Amino acid sequence: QAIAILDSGVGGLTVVKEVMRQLPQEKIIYFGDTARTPYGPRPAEEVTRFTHQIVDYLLQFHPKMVVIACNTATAVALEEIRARLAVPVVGVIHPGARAAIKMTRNQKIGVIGTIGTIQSNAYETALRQISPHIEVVSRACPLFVPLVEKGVFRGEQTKQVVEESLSELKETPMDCLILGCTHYPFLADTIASVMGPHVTLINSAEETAREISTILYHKGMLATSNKLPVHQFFCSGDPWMFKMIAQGWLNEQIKVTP
Ligand code: DGN
Repeated sequence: QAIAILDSGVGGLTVVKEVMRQLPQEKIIYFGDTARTPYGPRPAEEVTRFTHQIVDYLLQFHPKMVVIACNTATAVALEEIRARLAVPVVGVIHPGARAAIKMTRNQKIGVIGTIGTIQSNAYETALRQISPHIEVVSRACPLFVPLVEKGVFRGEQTKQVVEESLSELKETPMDCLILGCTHYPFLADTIASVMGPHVTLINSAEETAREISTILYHKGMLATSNKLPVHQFFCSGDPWMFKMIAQGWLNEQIKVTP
């Protein structure tokens, strides 16, 4: 049985990469909704509807777990999906919040994400649930996801967009910045160079993979086969672009089903 992972596009591949690293025996079935990306500016009801549709599609494979590797979808739909499914459902916001709390020394944390994620206040809620006195400052960066979906991770245009988007945040004291969108690790080099060396970037993928591992372990559901799994990738848009980005990020050849 596989782990089903979904996102609005290529962003969830940042979680896929960590799952492959931490749990190499696990088979992954991935769905990237590249035809309808970005989810960030869409109303919450629409993102929730899309998420239910993708989950329904993935259920035909009888996954042992569903991972919503999209902050925007986690923020608005996690609880509904969790209530509906019999298998464990993991989101990316709590793991990201936990990773930041572990890392911060001055209790000042920045969050960047899509408009949907930032407007939902899901990170503030998650961070304050764990540590009530934490100071949180957040900004939506709606121009980042379209760059990533086009595969433009570096260069002058990217640098300029990142600099402009983060200019205010850069002046705010913080020692950690949560990459509150699974697409943003693709831009991590540029974001790090703009924020400077005193700010640690938090990528929730690592902590999410750890949570997946813990849940599967406790439920006795870890894969036992010694054979390396063959993963399956689906996307709703241009499979060529998805494949190029995915292979570059995962450093391996994959097959994409449109
Ligand atoms: N990768 C999604 C997220 O983490 O919020 C976002 C994407 C989007 O479609 N804007």
